[in-house]
Amino acid sequence: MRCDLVAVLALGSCVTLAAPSAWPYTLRARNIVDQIADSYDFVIVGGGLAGLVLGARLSEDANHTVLVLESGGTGDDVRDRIDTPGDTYYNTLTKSAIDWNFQTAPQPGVNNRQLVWPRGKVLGGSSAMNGMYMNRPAEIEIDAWKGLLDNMDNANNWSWDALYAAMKKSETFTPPTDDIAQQVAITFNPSSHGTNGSIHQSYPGYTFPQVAQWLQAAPNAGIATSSDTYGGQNWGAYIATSAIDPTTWKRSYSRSGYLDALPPRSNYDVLANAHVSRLVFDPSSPSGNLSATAVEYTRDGGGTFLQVKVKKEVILAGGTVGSPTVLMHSGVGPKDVLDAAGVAVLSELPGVGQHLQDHLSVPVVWTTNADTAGSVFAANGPESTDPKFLSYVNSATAYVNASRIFGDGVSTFQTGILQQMNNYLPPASSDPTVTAGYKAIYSATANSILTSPVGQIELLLALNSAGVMLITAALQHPFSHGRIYIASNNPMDYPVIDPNYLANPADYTLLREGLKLARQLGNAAPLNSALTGENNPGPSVQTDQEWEDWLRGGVGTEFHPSSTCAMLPLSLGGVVDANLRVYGLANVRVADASVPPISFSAHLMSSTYGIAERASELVRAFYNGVPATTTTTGPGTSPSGTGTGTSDTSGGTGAAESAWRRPSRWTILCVVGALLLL
Ligand SMILES: Cc1cc2nc3c(=O)[nH]c(=O)nc-3n(C[C@H](O)[C@H](O)[C@H](O)COP(=O)(O)OP(=O)(O)OC[C@H]3O[C@@H](n4cnc5c(N)ncnc54)[C@H](O)[C@@H]3O)c2cc1C
Ligand SMILES: *[C@@H]1O[C@H](CO)[C@@H](O)[C@H](O)[C@H]1NC(C)=O
Ligand SMILES: *[C@@H]1O[C@H](CO)[C@@H](O)[C@H](O)[C@H]1NC(C)=O
Ligand SMILES: *[C@@H]1O[C@H](CO)[C@@H](O)[C@H](O)[C@H]1NC(C)=O
Ligand SMILES: *[C@@H]1O[C@H](CO)[C@@H](O)[C@H](O)[C@H]1NC(C)=O
Ligand SMILES: CC(=O)N[C@H]1CO[C@H](CO)[C@@H](O)[C@@H]1O
Repeated sequence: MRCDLVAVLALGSCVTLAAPSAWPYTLRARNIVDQIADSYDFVIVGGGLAGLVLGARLSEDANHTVLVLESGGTGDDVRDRIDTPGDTYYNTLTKSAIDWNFQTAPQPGVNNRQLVWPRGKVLGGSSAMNGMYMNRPAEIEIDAWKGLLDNMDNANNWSWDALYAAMKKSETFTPPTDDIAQQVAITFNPSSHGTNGSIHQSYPGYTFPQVAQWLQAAPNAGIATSSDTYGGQNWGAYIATSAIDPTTWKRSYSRSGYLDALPPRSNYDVLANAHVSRLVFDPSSPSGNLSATAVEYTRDGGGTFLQVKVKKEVILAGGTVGSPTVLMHSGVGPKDVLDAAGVAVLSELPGVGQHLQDHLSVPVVWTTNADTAGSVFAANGPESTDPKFLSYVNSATAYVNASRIFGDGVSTFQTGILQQMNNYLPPASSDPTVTAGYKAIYSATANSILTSPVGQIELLLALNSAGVMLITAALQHPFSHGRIYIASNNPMDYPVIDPNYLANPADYTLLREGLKLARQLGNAAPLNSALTGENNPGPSVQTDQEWEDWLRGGVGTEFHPSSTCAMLPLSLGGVVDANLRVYGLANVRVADASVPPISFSAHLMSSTYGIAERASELVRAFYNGVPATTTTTGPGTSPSGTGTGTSDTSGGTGAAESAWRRPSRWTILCVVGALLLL
């Protein structure tokens, strides 16, 4: 009987699937495929945060075919851990199979340690495994970026207004629940947030008294609170939004928002487990304007290399590590690097992989008797399986400016930084354009950001470990810049990551003073009420020298590397122009966290969603000859893709939607199954 029921249901679904107008859609749920066509208009390299935004947006034009190639898997096998916000602490996916598990070259500035550098290797990229903080850069920082573009064509496309609109476009904001609002005086300005975007920004459904105390203690440590940090004035102490869907308490990330939420599109394929090894150029295209005709990739770790043809463009979205690495393996990059690695130079571009900037951080740790998320979870009571409790992620934040840090000493500090610029040129920046770019970024940071209200140090409250409370201090605008480069011609080898951490003593000074401030904030009332002592670095660390010695051994990445395919003029070692086009290539763009030429005083998700939305508008406008429509992809709520407000074909002809597709394995199974049953 039960068997019959299953058979009837199975047959029923086969019939549904076989209905001419419906079945291709059902079979193509989420657009994740096993087999791809020979060619596509757009091939997107990397299905991470930015790549899945580009895939969703470009495939809104039904007359364009779009392919995403992602090196990592789908993540379906660990979806529960991706989805559960608290698992970012209790069951972390860093060091798992979905982490690239990079590490840096030995860093002289931090006792020659090789620091771990996690990056997501999965659909969704790092947005599948990150800390979910959602906040924005400052208008002053975007202006500084634009200032470096030196009147390049279309530099205006990267104004604050344009990027702000694009960040909002990616977002659906939901205020805190009444329950949370009662416990923590979270303030916000709804008009600085988006309402129709694919990514949810909200607040966890569970909180702790220390989060409320953060906002009360900050003024007692001389840090003003702010009620609106999302509209361009991103400084002060506040409770940040998190990338969480408040209807399910799950992580909202680029896969849930921009892929799962989509209806099936016959013009859009996403292929996981497809590592891109290089771009293939038309040998007859003119040097100085090489045309990519195919993308080479491997699905078996480098055993076999396959190619997919490109009809219009390649868009690199491999992130700060992946995008410059693919360019260099393709023969596009600094000549000295490619020569040493044994890769033929097809298009010399000195800036590829250069201008690397990252946030460096380290926490001050106190013991506490108060409950923390870590202690509640460790107690293994009913909360430890409650979705609301498991939605708690850290989000109490403060961005502190240089005048709070140095008082009257700011201008002396600034003068010193500008005077010592030539002493700290990044390693191997022998190319004069790269050096000029370094100086331009450095000067812009020192002249227009350092003395502004923008935060130089970020302070974060962490409650995710049992028995302790942490306040992390993180350097936001490093004056030490590094680089990423390849060391072999094997595209499966990892590149060398050399962030050049703390080479410039200005960075030590900033971080050291930030740590003193972290200690001061932790000791401020009422946050200090439940603390039972500082255990790291502990009271024995007091003098500047003691702080420096300690932080050298303790600092780690805050996971925000950027700028390795910097948008800058060619004369400043730029990699892409203001249309995101790689110099010297006819049809290759980059759109991810590697593009902004300066480090932001913010976590990088929101700006990267904005860059990818903006990139999609530019590309669609270019090929359609008209500005992009306001079509939005509704927020996704479940893997089955029941997103609201989804609009698939608007503006398109819809013709490709009904195009016949190769029968998939499912179709064959259904047909065989149906025959057996009949
Ligand atoms: C542990 C961690 C915590 C973080 N916490 C936060 C946070 O709380 N808030 C925040 O805003 N930001 C955070 N970040 C940073 C944020 O996640 C990244 O800045 C953001 O995801 C960058 O987006 P992206 O598209 O440039 O790169 P990614 O999201 O990393 O995507 C790049 C994708 O390209 C793929 N790829 C790379 N090379 C190839 C290749 N050769 N072929 C095919 N595919 C390739 C990768 O596998 C990956 O899927 C964190 C990052 C990490 C790692
Ligand atoms: C958001 O969506 C609603 C309803 O779908 C629509 O009325 C509104 O104009 C949209 N707003 C924006 C900014 O796109
Ligand atoms: C720096 O921050 C302090 C404290 O929040 C504030 O009082 C001061 O006005 C800020 N300075 C600048 C230049 O914005
Ligand atoms: C480069 O090539 C593309 C097409 O191959 C062409 O459209 C473009 O005009 C060329 N650019 C230059 C500067 O020659
Ligand atoms: C493709 O579709 C867009 C609308 O989505 C339209 O503006 C454009 O003209 C079309 N392009 C071609 C070549 O048909
Ligand atoms: C898509 C988009 O906004 N493109 C703009 C880029 O900048 C040029 C020049 O300012 C505008 O004409 C485009 O509309």
